[in-house]
Amino acid sequence: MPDAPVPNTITGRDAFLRVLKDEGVTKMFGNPGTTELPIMHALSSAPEMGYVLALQEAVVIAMADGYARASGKLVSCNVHVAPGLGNAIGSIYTSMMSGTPMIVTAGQQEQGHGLTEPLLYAPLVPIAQPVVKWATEVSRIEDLPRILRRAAKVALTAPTGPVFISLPGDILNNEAAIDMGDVTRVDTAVRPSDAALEQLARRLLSAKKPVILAGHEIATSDAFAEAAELAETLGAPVLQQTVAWGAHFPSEHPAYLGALNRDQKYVRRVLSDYDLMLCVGADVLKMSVWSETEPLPETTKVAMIGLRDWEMGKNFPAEIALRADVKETLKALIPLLRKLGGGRLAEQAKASLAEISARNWSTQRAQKAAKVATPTTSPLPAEWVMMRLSDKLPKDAIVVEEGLTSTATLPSYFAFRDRNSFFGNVSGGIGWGIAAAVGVQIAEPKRRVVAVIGDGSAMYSISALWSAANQKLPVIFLITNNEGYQILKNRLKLFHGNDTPIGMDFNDPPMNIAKIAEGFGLPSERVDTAEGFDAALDRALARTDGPTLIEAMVKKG
Ligand SMILES: Cc1ncc(C[n+]2csc(CCOP(=O)(O)OP(=O)(O)O)c2C)c(N)n1
Ligand SMILES: [Mg+2]
Repeated sequence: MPDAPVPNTITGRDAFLRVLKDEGVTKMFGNPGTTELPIMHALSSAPEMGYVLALQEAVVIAMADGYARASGKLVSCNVHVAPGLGNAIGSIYTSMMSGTPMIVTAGQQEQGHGLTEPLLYAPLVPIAQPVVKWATEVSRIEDLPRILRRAAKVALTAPTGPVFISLPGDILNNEAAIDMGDVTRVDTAVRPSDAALEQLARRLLSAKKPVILAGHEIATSDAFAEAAELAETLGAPVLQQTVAWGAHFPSEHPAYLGALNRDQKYVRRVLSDYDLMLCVGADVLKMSVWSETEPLPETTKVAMIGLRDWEMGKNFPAEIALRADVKETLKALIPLLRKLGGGRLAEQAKASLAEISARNWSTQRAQKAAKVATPTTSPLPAEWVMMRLSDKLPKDAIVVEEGLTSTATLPSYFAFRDRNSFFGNVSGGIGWGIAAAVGVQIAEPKRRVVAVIGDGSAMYSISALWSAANQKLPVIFLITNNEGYQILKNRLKLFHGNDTPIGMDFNDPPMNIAKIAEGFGLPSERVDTAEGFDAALDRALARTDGPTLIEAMVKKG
């Protein structure tokens, strides 16, 4: 490395930050080690990058994931060589599933030094490869901008997702006159051909009883209004896809029936009412545990619109599959349906909507709520906590959910009102929620973020509470404590008839999560009565300059 900078040259570390900034990155999440010190050094003169420190790498990625999903922006994460990348992999897997646009980088040993197998060394690209869209290592400083530009383009082009770059120390510290390149964005807001649209419209009109499966691309393409208009035009009921990644459809819309679950027999029963399922930006019946029953009845045919052609015909053949942007397609499809369907369609749709209203989400909510009494004993029934929380939150609140059994009823009470009103666990890999809520609140500073997290799930990323306090974010963490892995206990009983679980209880010694949170600097309280919950929630809502934690003791079940 030269002693003094040569004119018109730039160090790898400065070029790294400059190109990221030019690509629209305004937040970097990280956990540093020695190999990241060049970047940390450069960050000292780039405070606008807003570096957010997380205390473990799985937490770094999940926090960035929440930020990118809520802001829609490209995010950058920096982790520490092989052990740090290893810690991060479970979270990167989740980001891959949610298609989060993310550039993950790790510092790597200087080229050549790795050959001597120093502490912390392992080749990084093969570790990252299975869970990212593209992984590479920079081997010449001149290539750094080209690689970063390509990484940003790949991450942001649908199907969007994480990419990985290994940054050897010599690349970051070297200095050279290099071409910084420029931004490329691929426009994927495309609509199908006129012929394909007409084919879909005619197929929908010829269906006896179509149903709409609402998926995540309704949120990512900002098509809440268009999806609602489609349901009104067709008079078709709407079901949310089996994995509630996020808010996919306005819950209070008259056509909304609620979400499908991941019970194959139940889904098959529900869908057997319909002869055509139009999947709008949805995963097609993604399930969790094996069943001998196929969730799609043979009599229900499939049509799909979305940008992820991998999902089309993946498990179930699609009669019509249109690789296109949901919003743009619906904007063209709706007037076509009206034109082809005419007055008859309008009349049918009106009658059908009236019929659906008698059993839609809002009707079901009112019926369920009428049966939930205010508890007078402890611990609290989780359903009451979910209902009460939903009733007391401001209308524009955002819920981040990872509560397993205790949040099973939450989607029946909390209304999705816009595409950012709800963020859920996409992959099933728990430990995402507490961290993601921090990122969501950074992206949405004016809205109240409430994270509803199971006691077991909370423990995987508990240190994210410190980051929330450090960033002075007004997140309310509601931890539902049922003293164990209830879902696993339930399944042990169901699948094996075993009622004596081993390794699924946390009652010896019992955990006090409020006290743990206090140690991270959060005002925290444990509640086990209805009045206690109400009062704690009121206090938490009143706090605006930092996070609060409520530990609600809930019934096992
Ligand atoms: C990374 C990861 N590790 C382990 C699991 C297995 N697992 C699924 S649910 C669960 C228990 C969750 O407990 P908690 O959050 O307390 O919810 P509860 O089941 O009590 O409602 C575990 C350990 C997982 N899904 N992901
Ligand atoms: Mg639990």
